[in-house]
Amino acid sequence: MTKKADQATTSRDEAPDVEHWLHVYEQMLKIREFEEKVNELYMKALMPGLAHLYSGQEAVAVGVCEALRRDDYITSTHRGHGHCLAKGASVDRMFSELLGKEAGYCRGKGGSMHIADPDSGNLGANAIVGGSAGIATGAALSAKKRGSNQVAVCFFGEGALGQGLLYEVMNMASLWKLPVIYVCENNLYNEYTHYSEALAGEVTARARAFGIYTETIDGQDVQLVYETTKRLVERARRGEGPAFLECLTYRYYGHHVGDISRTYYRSKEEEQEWRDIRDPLKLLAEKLVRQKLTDQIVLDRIQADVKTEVEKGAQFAIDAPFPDQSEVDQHVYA
Ligand SMILES: Cc1ncc(C[n+]2csc(CCOP(=O)(O)OP(=O)(O)O)c2C)c(N)n1
Repeated sequence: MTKKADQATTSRDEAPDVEHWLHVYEQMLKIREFEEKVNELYMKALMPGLAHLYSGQEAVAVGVCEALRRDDYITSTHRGHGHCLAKGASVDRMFSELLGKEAGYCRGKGGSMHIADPDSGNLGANAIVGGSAGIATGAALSAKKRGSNQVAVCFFGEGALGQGLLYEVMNMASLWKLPVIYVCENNLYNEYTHYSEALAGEVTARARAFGIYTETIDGQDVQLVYETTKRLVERARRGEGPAFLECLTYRYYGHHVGDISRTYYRSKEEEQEWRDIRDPLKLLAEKLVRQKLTDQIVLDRIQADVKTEVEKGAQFAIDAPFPDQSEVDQHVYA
């Protein structure tokens, strides 16, 4: 059974557990504020290199990771800050990694695209498009062999559908009924090209060719992402094998922080429309207020707390020391 992109489902309107959804809101806000700060650090030339911002896609990372146990695995992408934070990374160590400081997750030697945090089950971001599919599938194979009942989630953009590795591992995952969920974040663009110019056929048909169960959902609806992932995770834990989840979403900023002028590949009106009517934070906040489960005062307090946490985390990283020059060739595997 598959739901097509043009028939994307929406979440049930049932009364949720308000504490849970406020936590979900806070997690999404943390990612949003973190990314705003990253952009600011880049603009002030405080951050070496580039970063690919996740703003706009928060509901996918948070909805998925909230449905996982801490010891479940994720693998991430070049656009990975949201996945890392949603799985449990701390803001101060994330900023430290981005600024090349010793307190960072990779002692400042990985930067934005290589953050890994085994303590929270994060097996790593990956600068190679599609590159983490083998790692996630291998982790799922390991979990199955060990009988640990863990699942692995592989996050990737629709651009990774051009990578052969994904098809090799989906074949194995299906044959061996591995507990892996392939989460395709379809944000419409592969760098500066609309995906329809690079991708033949239907996205989910590629996974169905291997007999993998697929769904396509609205990736801006965090409740729907959470509920759907929960079902797919339970299915995987029961030994029913892999799933492929396409989440329809959008990145607000450019491909990376330096991609300022985007009108040659997408319009300002399109960007504004997603921000105005499809913003995952607004959608959740409005729904909770509409259902009288919370009010603006509570939401404002959460925002103030998150802003403080992000400010403090960034300052911690700015003040933190760089690794000693003597270890320049240590902890680097290439
Ligand atoms: C194997 C490989 N080919 C090309 C690139 C250059 N590259 C970096 S991101 C990107 C587009 C990725 O698009 P998508 O997977 O949809 O992710 P998004 O950037 O939209 O999150 C490309 C082609 C790369 N990093 N790795």
